[in-house]
Amino acid sequence: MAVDQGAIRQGSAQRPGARQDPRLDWWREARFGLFIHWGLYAIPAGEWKGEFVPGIGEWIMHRARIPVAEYERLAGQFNPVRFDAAEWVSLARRAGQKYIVITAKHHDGFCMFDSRWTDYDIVDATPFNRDPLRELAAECQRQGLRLCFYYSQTQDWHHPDGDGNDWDYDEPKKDFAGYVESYVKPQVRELLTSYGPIGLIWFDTPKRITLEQSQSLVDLVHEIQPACLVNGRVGNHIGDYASTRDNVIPSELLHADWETPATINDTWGFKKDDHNWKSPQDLIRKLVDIVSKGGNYLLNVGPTAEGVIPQPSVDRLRAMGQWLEVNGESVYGTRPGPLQGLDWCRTTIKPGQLYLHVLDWPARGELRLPGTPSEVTSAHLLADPARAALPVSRESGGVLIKGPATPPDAIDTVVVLTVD
Ligand code: JFZ
Repeated sequence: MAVDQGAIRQGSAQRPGARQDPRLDWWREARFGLFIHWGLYAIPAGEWKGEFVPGIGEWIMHRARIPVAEYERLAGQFNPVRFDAAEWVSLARRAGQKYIVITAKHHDGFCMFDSRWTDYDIVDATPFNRDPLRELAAECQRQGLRLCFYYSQTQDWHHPDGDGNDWDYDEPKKDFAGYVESYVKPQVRELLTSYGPIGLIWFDTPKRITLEQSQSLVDLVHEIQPACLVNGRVGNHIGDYASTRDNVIPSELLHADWETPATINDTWGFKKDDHNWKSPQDLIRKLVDIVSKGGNYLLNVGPTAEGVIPQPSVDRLRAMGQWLEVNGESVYGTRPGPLQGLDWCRTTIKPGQLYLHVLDWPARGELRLPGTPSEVTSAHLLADPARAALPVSRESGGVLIKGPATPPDAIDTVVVLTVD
C-alpha cells in the first residue's frame, strides 16, 4: 500500500478492513475539527519571571523547569470569567468544523474538568469554580457538534508517577504502571461517563507506554462508549485512525484514515508573543490539500487565561467558514479525487461528481485535465447559484473546460464536473 513518506508515525491506518468500520463514518464525513489547547499555561502565556520562554506555550513548565509547587500556584489565579461555551461552539460551527477536541488534561497535569481523582482541577483549585467541559458538552449537544477530549496519558509533570518531570521527581523511581492503572484509567472512565457521548479521545506523546497499556486504554474506551474513537497517539500503532506529525501534510494520497493536527500560528497553548498567524488563504488551501489526500484537518486555537479565543484566530475561522459556506459540498463527505500530484489543482469526489479545486487559475480560463477515468458530461462553478454550464470539450488525451478568464475565487475556485 502506498502509504507514507514518514508522515504517519502512529496509528492503525494500515490495518486491513479499517476502512469498513462504520464507527468512523461521522469522522470521515466531518473532515474539519477544532482543536483547543487551554490550561494554566495560558496565564504565563510564554513568559516566566520576565523572560520569554522559547517553544510551544503549553510546554512552559517543562521548558523553564518550573517546580510543581510553583506552577501549582497558577491555579489560584485562573479565573477565565469571559469563557462562554456557547460562543466557542458557535464559532466552530460557523467555521464549518464538525467536532471539537479540547485538552481535558495536558502534560502539565492540570485537569480542566471536575475530577474525583484529584483536587488539581479547575473546579477544586481555581476561583473560577466551573467545569468548562460540562458547559461545552451541553453546547455541543445543542448546536450539533461532537465533543472530544485530549488526554495526556503518558506525560504528567504534576503526578509523582507520571512521565516527564525529572526536576521534581526521580524518573527511575516512578511507578508508571501504577499511575496508568490508578489515575489515567479512572480519569478516562470519568471523562466517558460524565459528559454524554464523546466523539473521540485524543491521546498524545505515548513515549514509554507499553502495547498492553495502550491496548487496555483502547479497550476501556470502547467498553464504556463503543462508538468513541481513539486516535493513533494512544501508542504502539493501535487506535482507530492515524495522526500525522504536527503540522505535517503528507505529499501524496494516503489510503488510510488520518488527521493532521495543526497550529494556526506557531503554538498550541496561548503565547502572547506569537503573532505568526497563517493567512486565511493558506489555511483554506491546507484544508483542501488534506481533504484531497483523504485526511482530516484538526486546526488549533489557544484561548487566553480570561477564556477568550484570540481575535486573529476568530477572524481566520470566520474566513474559512465563509468559504465553506459556499464550497462545503466539495469538502464534507468527499473522498480523494483521481487527479493527484498536480500543482495547480486538487480533486475530491462524491458519487457522480468530481470537484476540481483550482488554486492557480490558468491563462484565459482554459482548464486542461490530463484525463479522468470517467467521462465528463458537464461542468459548472460551485459558487454559481445558476449553475451556468461551462463548455467542455475533448482534447487529445484529456479534457478542456473553458472557465471565466479571471479566477472567480483567488483562494480556490471549485469547478463541479458531472461524471459518469
Ligand atoms: C504533542 C504535545 O506535546 C504538544 O504539546 C501538543 O499537544 C501537540 C498537539 O502534541 O506534541 C507533538 C506530538 C507528536 C509530534 C510532534 C509534537 N510528532 O509526531 O511529530
